[in-house]
Amino acid sequence: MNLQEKLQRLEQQALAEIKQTDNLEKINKIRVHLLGKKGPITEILRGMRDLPKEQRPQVGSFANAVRDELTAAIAKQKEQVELILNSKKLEREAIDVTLPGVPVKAGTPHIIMQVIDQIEKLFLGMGYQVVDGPEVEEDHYNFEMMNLPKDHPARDMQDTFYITDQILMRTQTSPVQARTMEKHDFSQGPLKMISPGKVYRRDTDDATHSHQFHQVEGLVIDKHVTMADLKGTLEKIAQTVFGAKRQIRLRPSYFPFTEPSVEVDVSCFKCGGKGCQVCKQTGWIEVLGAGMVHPNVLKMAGVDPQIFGGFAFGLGPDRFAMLKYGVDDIRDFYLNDVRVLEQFSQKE
Ligand code: FA5
Repeated sequence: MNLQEKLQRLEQQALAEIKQTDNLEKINKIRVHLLGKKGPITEILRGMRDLPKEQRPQVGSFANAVRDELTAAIAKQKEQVELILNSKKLEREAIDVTLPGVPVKAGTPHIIMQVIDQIEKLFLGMGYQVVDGPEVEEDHYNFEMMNLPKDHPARDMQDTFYITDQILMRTQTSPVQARTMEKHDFSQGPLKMISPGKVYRRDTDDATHSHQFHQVEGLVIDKHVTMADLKGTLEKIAQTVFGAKRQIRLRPSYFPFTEPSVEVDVSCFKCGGKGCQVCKQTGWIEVLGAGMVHPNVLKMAGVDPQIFGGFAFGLGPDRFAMLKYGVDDIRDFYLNDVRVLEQFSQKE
């Protein structure tokens, strides 16, 4: 077989092979093999050395034509395979725009945040400022500035997580009162603030106690603030959170930072005051502590008790939420079981 015949046979075999190949990787392999330096065309052309001189140009140009034809055939096949693969891919990835969408689950505020938001909204509407305070607090602000010197027996009312002798996890939001009073410029007007946030106590967790819970502090300091102002404000809170028909009653109590101090009950929202299981047949439910700010607290914050006075209150939104929604275990708020939380996702 002479060189031209060898080239012709190679051409036919290669063309048939190229046409059958439907895989880009294989096509590339064929190209590298056929047209490469170590490929069969190069090999055949090496035999040209043995040909008489006058035949060489003819065989040479035939070889070039074969190479060109194979190159073109490979390119064409590659293009066709790419087209087929592309259209298959498009078919696979087709989007049916008429299909219904997959609903996206949006988060909602936690039930306790809902209660806090409701209280914040009420007080912002009455011209109060909302103030933040540190959760890691100084003993000085948490206790001493609240009229609870070291070794005061009332410190036992709030069992404390101490970090050092002087630093603790705040047991109440009351220290924010002292911090804000200290900074307030009374020549510019009265101080009206609330301060919601987390507090910590070494209480043993049970159905109504958590070692970490929330409080909302309230404080008003001005020239002629009376207990009637306090009562009106507390009534507003009770009616906003528990319903427009709620009434409140004040019972004498003790807090070192208020004098007089009161415990506040709200008329039972379940039975309307007749007596039921929720209010333990009394018609009333205890919801918060409050009182008129103690002169010592004012003095320590640099406010003259001869001129200024006011009221303060501290409520527990966790307990509010339990009462409002009939949740009988405070731990349900903190275990973050979605099935529990979802029940309150739509409520205000
Ligand atoms: C105080 O902490 C006072 N600072 C409140 C106060 C402020 C009174 C200003 C007067 C003037 P008390 O320890 O009672 O008070 O706590 C207030 C509220 O926090 C309680 O009514 C209750 O709702 C909530 N609370 C107390 N301990 C826990 C607990 N372990 N788990 C959940 N809620 C609690």
